[in-house]
Amino acid sequence: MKAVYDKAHWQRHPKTELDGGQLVTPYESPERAEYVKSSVTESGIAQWLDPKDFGLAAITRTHDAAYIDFLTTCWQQWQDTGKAGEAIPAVWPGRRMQQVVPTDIDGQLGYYSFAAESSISDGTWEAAYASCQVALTAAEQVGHGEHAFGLCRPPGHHAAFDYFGGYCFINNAAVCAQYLLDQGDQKIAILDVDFHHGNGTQDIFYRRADVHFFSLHGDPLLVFPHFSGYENEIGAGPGEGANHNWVYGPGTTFAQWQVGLNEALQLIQAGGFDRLIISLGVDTFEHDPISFFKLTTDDYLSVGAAIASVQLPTLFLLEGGYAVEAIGVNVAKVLIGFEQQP
Ligand code: SP5
Ligand code: ZN
Repeated sequence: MKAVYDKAHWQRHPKTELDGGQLVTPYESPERAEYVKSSVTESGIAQWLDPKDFGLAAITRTHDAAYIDFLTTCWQQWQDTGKAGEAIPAVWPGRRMQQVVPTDIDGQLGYYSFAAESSISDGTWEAAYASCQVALTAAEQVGHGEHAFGLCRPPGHHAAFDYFGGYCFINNAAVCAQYLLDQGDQKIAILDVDFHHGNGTQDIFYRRADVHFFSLHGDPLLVFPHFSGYENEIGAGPGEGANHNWVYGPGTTFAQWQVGLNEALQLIQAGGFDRLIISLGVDTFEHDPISFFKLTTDDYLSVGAAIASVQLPTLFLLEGGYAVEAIGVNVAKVLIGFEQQP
């Protein structure tokens, strides 16, 4: 399959992540992308393409233009105030407070975020933009009927219409779904197999019938993003019935998780979709440092084979996965399992 990478991901290099009341080295590190690049290359299944530039317009089809403006200016605004550390939100509009966009950068950070672990620093916007262009370059291939893998970093599935969080700034999967619709597709399926609920993708398409969202993830009562991902979230208005969540608890094995995977794939198979987008997180891995599922490296071959069975042009986009040395192999296994399926 075609695969796309951009070394511009290195520009996302924050030094801090707020975790457990301390500023730790971020889990979402540049090394992640390099492990994936070398494992996928070694597997021999990828033909690497250089990223193209689809411009900002492809992004503002899906995201609030004022939010994108904020991302482009945030770091400069933060520096102009002379603060010592990286930009971290610390105040949000609580229930019954006004949804206004403050002029002060601390207020803007809260308005345009839902979590505080994703410090913004020098190059964050540039890397997020490049990550989305990697995704779009892969999506263009899928629009031509190929399968493709976008090695996206930073990831995207927690980024909503107008807020960032969960290491995500631009929702790569959502931007690609809109791009494919704009190219003439009628109906797209997004299947999110990251350990965490894809709250941003759900948010963007919640009231729409042209993009259906399927997500398997850790129980939000127990894990991030906590306030989204419950099974009673089924979509609304024209999108009612087009949103599907499967929730699993600590210790979930592939045998258990696969039940939801197969339910999702059956719905996708029967749903008349033009194309399939996979939000490919491998933080479901048994040794992931921030997650509690128990998938093994060999299980990822079965994940890929199961996805291939629906026989749709498929776009894989990298999301999470923090067991740094293993994520390359685990991602490669998914792609190999997919390609081996006749
Ligand atoms: C794309 C993606 O996978 N984002 C995940 C964001 C998770 N953010 C909150 C992480 C909280 C980590 N707490 C770790 C405790 C283990 N020491
Ligand atoms: Zn995740």
